[in-house]
Amino acid sequence: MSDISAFIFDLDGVITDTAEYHYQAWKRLADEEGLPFTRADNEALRGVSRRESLLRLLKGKVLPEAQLEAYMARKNAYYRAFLAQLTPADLLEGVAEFLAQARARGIKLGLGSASKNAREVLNNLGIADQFDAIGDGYSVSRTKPAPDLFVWVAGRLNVPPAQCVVFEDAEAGIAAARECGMYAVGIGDPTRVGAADLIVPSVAHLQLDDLLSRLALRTH
Ligand code: B16
Ligand code: MG
Repeated sequence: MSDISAFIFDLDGVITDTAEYHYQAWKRLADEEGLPFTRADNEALRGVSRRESLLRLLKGKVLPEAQLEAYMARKNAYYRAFLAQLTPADLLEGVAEFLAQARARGIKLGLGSASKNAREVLNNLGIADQFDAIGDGYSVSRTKPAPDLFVWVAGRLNVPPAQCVVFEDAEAGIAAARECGMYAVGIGDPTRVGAADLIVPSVAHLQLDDLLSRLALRTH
């Protein structure tokens, strides 16, 4: 028997693909301000907070705080216009089934996202009520790769970190999970999630029974 009692999911890149919307929103701001920004640049922002994303986009250009705040507000307004179109059809393949199977086994479910829009995304996807705890961009101040967000979610779930599995698509998220002793499942490109304990292309490739058997056999 596995001692695992909670699953903690990242949002963008694991449950749904909002990366394209983040790209479109940053790209519009960048174009309006004459800043270079490519899709490759955007890929490097997966799991990175809004403020840190802006600082990377500015590539060392120093601006007053009020200007940074104004840019972040504009990007977020562009992004939120896309979120209004989000529906349950935007759940990534296999996610609804995997969440339901885990819940049926009595596994607690948590969300650990860097996004301040996470609750709205979950509401629009129609799955907010599946989660026993929601950690988002407001929950802690130190962002991934600091382990704080996942530790915060585990605390809300009342489960020790060693009994949690994290599902993540970003390098910083895998590092955060491993830092606090959680089992890390990397979703997607191995060049990003190569440090995970297990790597799969998407949630649709996960079999709950196989995963729990594998976890039962692991040595801490
Ligand atoms: P917001 P995740 C992350 O989501 C995104 O991958 C990243 O691109 C974004 O900058 C960050 O959320 C903050 O989002 O601007 O909505 O607060 O992967 O941590 O679920
Ligand atoms: Mg992510």
